[in-house]
Amino acid sequence: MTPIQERSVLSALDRFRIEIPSWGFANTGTRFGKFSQPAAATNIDEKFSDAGLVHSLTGACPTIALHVLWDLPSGMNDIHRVTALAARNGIAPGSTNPNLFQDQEYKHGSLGNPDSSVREHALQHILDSIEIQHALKSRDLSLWFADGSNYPGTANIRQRKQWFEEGLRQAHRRLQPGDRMLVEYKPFEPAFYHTDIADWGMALLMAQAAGSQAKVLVDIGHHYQAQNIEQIVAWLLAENMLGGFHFNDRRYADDDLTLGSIDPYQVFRIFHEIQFFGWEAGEPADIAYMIDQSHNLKGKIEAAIQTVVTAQELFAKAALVDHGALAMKQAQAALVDAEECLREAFSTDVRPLLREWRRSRALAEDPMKVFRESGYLERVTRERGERNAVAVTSYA
Ligand code: RM4
Ligand code: MN
Ligand code: MN
Repeated sequence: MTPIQERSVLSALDRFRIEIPSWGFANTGTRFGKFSQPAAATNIDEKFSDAGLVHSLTGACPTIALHVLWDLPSGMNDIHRVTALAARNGIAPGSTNPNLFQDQEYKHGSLGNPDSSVREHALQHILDSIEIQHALKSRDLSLWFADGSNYPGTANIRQRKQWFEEGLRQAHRRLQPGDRMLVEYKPFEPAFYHTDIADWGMALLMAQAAGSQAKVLVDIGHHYQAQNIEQIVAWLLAENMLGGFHFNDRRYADDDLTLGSIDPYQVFRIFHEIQFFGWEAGEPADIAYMIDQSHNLKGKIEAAIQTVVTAQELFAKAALVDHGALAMKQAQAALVDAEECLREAFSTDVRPLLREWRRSRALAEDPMKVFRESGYLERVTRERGERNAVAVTSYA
């Protein structure tokens, strides 16, 4: 590794931030059942405590994503509590996630529901969430809709598209300068015939219809198997429409597995497109990196640490790519040499440098080891065990 490469890795690590979701610490499961963990967070205080711990160990997670109904069930009345928790745990509220899929009235959709009173109810929840977003000083309103239909002919696809455009436009009007609205897409599940915002093209059109502060959110698990996700990322960057990510990995569908556990090269390629773009633009792209995983078998905090460390490693590897050399090889159509620019970076072991970076930033050299030796897990297992034995939790 040359000194230039070393510097570029260290500065990449300095600017890399990844947001942890509050729901990543709570008990979750599959539609077949849940294996509850005695140490899982049972309330917002415990979620903040776990997230604060992961940040103190990794130095890369200063914000926590909040799900409005799960984390602020009393809405604006919960602001004071959440703000105090943020201060106490040394982390800030991150993206604000309205919940437009859980309530009974959403059986046939939220903003796309044929019943206008349900559409209004959904819009009202988004507007309430924007008020919460402002009170929490959160930059991003992150929208995912479960809307869709299960059988051909049962939904007016074009009409619903229009309802979505109208709803998003109205919500967008409530944003303040500097806020962003992120529109997430997903091809199927829970809807199995059509989903209203099914892919990046639809999300892009929706974001454009909503207004200038709306961007697209890419969740890795929300693609068909053969899709080239890094190309989608490159196109959204080129259009200045990439707002953020929900990172996870998968083998089959939206599996919500640990980032990089199945295909680390894909994550590397995504990070590469982002850093290559930043190199050309002369400044790093302003993107919200977030985790959206559901660890129903692994320990929640360990899984979070493993994810953050993996993300840092892959981001660091992408910072090793020599962009000038790559651009030249591409221009010459030197295929093998161009490809080797990526392979060389990907196969470099960046862990020693990462340890050095942690040492120099007064962070735990080995976050997992320090966590395991801290006694935190044993303590929360004792404290939360009883509550978790009876707790009924929602899917996330
Ligand atoms: C969805 C999607 C959303 C998340 C919900 C719980 O599949 O990934 O981002 O909020 O799950
Ligand atoms: Mn997601
Ligand atoms: Mn998902």
